[in-house]
Amino acid sequence: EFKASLMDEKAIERALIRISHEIVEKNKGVKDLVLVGIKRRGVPLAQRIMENIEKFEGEAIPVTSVDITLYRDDLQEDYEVPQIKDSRIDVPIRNKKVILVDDVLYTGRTVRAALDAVTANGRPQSIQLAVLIDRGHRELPIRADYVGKNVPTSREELIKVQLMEVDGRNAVDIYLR
Ligand code: 3GP
Ligand code: 5GP
Ligand code: MG
Repeated sequence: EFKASLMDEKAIERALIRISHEIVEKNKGVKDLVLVGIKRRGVPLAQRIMENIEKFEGEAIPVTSVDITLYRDDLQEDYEVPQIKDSRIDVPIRNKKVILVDDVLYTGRTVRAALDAVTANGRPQSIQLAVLIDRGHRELPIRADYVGKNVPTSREELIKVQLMEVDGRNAVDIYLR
């Protein structure tokens, strides 16, 4: 059930432009940066951040992805655990400054699995996290370094992120499950 619109196309674009500037500022340039999008919608977001940074700095940075999917726990029914689907990352990670990118940060379990996927490919200099929406309800000590919009939610609510590359439109809406 639709409740409200949180971001339109322009608001998403502005948030990603701000995050792109913040990434360059915090890292004092683009040296050693690698963007890693968490599938599915983290990937086009990482791509857009890369394109912004390339515009501002005149230098391209590598973009790659990790696939973290939910698996039903065999021992505990109704318990879904995010797991690494394929832990190969096709750009060098060793000594790089990795920026993980995802659409929604919720319990933090997907990011935790993504941290494992990244570190399985070599020891990075550092790992930072960028998300379009932080909806709260963390169950692990994980936080984002770059946030498009903080949205306090109840557990019954659902954030619907739509991106042109996946959904044919750009919008963030909030629903009641
Ligand atoms: P995404 O992978 O493209 O970001 O988690 C799989 C998909 O289900 C996600 O797409 C996400 O958009 C959608 N989704 C919607 N609500 C939830 C939720 O509460 N938990 C999880 N894990 N995924 C959700
Ligand atoms: P977490 O593992 O932090 O609980 O959830 C993060 C992942 O689950 C993100 O990759 C995101 O796609 C998905 N997710 C969790 N809650 C929501 C939500 O309300 N809306 C959307 N679109 N995705 C969610
Ligand atoms: Mg996601």
